Amino acid sequence: MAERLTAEARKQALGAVPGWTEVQGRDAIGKTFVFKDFNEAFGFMTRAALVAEKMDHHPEWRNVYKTVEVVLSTHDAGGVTALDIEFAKAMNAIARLTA
Ligand code: HBI
Repeated sequence: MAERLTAEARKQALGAVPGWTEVQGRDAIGKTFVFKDFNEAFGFMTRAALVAEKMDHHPEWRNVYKTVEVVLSTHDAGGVTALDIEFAKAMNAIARLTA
């Protein structure tokens, strides 16, 4: 089971995932992606969903038209783990290919 990152390690790891920040009041990281339109946004979600299934690690997300708000945390560990950082990296890569 993935271990919760210390505050220091979490801050360090955030350096590797542009646009992701700590979520206020929660041990979680978040990012809001804005795409050209709904089609691009949903395409991003579709591809991210396939990664989530492969990782067995799932996002908390909200989509309104061309915007996708994502929050990542490892429920089993009660906070941010390396899995969340890995998933954030994957989402950034998908978004670069999508937008
Ligand atoms: N996704 N974000 C997140 N956190 C979890 O703890 C988690 C998950 N997806 C699946 C899952 N846990 C379980 O299937 C097992 O890994 C426990």
